Amino acid sequence: MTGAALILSLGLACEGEEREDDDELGGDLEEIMERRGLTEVDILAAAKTYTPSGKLDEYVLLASGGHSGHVLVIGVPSMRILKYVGVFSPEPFQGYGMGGLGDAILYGEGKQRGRTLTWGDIHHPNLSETNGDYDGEFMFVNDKANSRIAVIDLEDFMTKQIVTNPLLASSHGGAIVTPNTDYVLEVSQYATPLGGDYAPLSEFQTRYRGAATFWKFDRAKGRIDPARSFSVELPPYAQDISDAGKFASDGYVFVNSWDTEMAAGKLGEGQPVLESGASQNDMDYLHVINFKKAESLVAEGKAIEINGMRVLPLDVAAKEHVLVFIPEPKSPHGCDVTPDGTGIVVAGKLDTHASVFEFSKIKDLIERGEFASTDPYGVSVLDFQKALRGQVEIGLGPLHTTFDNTGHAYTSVFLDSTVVRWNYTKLDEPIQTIQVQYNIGHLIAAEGDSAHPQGQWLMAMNKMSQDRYVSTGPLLPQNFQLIDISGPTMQLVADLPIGLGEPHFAMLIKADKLKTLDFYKPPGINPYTGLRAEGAVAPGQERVERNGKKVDVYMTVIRSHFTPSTIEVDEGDEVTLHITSVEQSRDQTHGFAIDMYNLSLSLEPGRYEQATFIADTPGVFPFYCTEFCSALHLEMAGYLFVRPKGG
Ligand code: K7E
Ligand code: CUA
Repeated sequence: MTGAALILSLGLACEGEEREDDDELGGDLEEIMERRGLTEVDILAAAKTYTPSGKLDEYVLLASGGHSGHVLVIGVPSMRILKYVGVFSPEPFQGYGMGGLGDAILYGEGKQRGRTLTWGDIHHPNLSETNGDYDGEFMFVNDKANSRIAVIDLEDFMTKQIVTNPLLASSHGGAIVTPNTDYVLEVSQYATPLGGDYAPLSEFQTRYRGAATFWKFDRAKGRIDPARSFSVELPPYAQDISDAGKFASDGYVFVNSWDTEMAAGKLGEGQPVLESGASQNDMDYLHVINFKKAESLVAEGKAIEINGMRVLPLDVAAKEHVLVFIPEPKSPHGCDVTPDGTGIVVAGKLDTHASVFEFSKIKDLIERGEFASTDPYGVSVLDFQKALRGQVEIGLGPLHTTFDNTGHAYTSVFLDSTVVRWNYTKLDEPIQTIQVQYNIGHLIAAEGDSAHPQGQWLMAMNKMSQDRYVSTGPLLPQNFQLIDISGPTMQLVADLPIGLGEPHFAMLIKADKLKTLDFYKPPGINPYTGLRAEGAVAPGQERVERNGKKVDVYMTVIRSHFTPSTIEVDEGDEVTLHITSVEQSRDQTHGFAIDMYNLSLSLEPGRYEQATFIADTPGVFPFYCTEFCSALHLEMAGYLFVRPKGG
């Protein structure tokens, strides 16, 4: 078959369009395929994902950047990287945490117990929802290492808030949203005494605790309101991933745990190490939390206060059945509510099944008071079989589950390196298994954890890439793999190495749901407040004001100059730059950098930035624009003169 015939057979040529000669196309397809060792399946995969220059992606992947502290924004199906969003780490391109207004978030709000942090470990991005569907307005991410939650505004893909958990020393089961984004959930991982207290390991069972924090989200303000947030105290069971109910199960959240053995409490006693000690029991406990009930009990004054956070005590949560347990196969990891809200899929790392719990059964058992036992903390435990819809044999090391629009569940299988497609209602034999490279962690289908998954695409987020890429030394990238799930047979169609560590979960949203700003208007908007800044100036109003040792510089930027472009101060002066971009056209971004002051500001059209520093070193300091903004970009520069004392 000739290359042109192959194109026709693949349905690539448009009807009625003149076919050009292979030569005019710059080569013979068949010859290229042979030379590069490509099969027809490869060509089909390329045709499904190749996105010609100027064509836009249909979906956007918002992926955790793990311990890089960033979020990755990736176009799907092209797998083109669109942006790195600085969240828990400084990001010089966005001018975040680099001397400007973003410092107040990263180094101010972001302080945990008084400490400045310059990184975080992002695991689970979640999008804001309206009635269980993504609305494209906000994203929330958790920091496992330092128990924090960040709010990212999707108008400009910038981090607008960090809240720090005053109870926990690590958190994993976040940032999960409830169906109308009333709450953003953050759940502990490694148990510690709540609030940062000291207690020896011998007091593990009595003093160490977990907690589920319900951060109240104020949609109108676009911010979490810590004063209206509350927590539920949990036993020290090493809580894990969580998910929020929807529809019938709205008002509940579900949280895994993997150390009901409390093996962590025996770490100092020559007992089994944590990984074997925490795997001794056949069952751990799925936590069922009725947060609507918790909310009313807290409102009735049943909470105690720890570090300013209202906490519903464990004994109250147990007695009122705010917290109920269901046994779940040993050391589970994934916990995913089905799109219709009727089932909860749990997969255990050390169990070959996916177990589906039936919410209506759980609710009936709780309402009837039909419990199988009680745990040492007085929490009622349901009977495993009575709460179960059923189980499906998935493979070795099943982890997470996502969903499509045709009743399929897709479970990642870590040890087997597979994605398994199965039916979460019928629970019959798995339908298809596809190999991925290698050791998949999370996976996400298009809008797969919303009430209305889209099907079509699934991203496998693999922990290891091994032989997939040209070697870059011992530290290898992780491997994102795009799978076409639109047909009866899943097809792996594209790879993307991720050279930042280590992505966990992601969201895959229809691109047209995102309503981003073209630029800030009117000029002088502080992106962190959305309001025109007090220090913003219009052209003609630029000036330098001196007040004793304080110097305020009111500056504008527009192609291709800073006004003023020379600033004279005395050694020891406190200098505040108030910089207004007066550009009002798309993509006319400037930057501001200055020698030695560790300062990098991004000045998108209309953006206001502000930076304060002590001019403590005499000398001549060039400042310049960091974006190649025009033909006269190199000329977009100026000088700061710091006159020596007594000079
Ligand atoms: Cu990596 Cu969700 Cu933290 Cu599983 S988690 S993989
Ligand atoms: Cu402005 Cu370069």
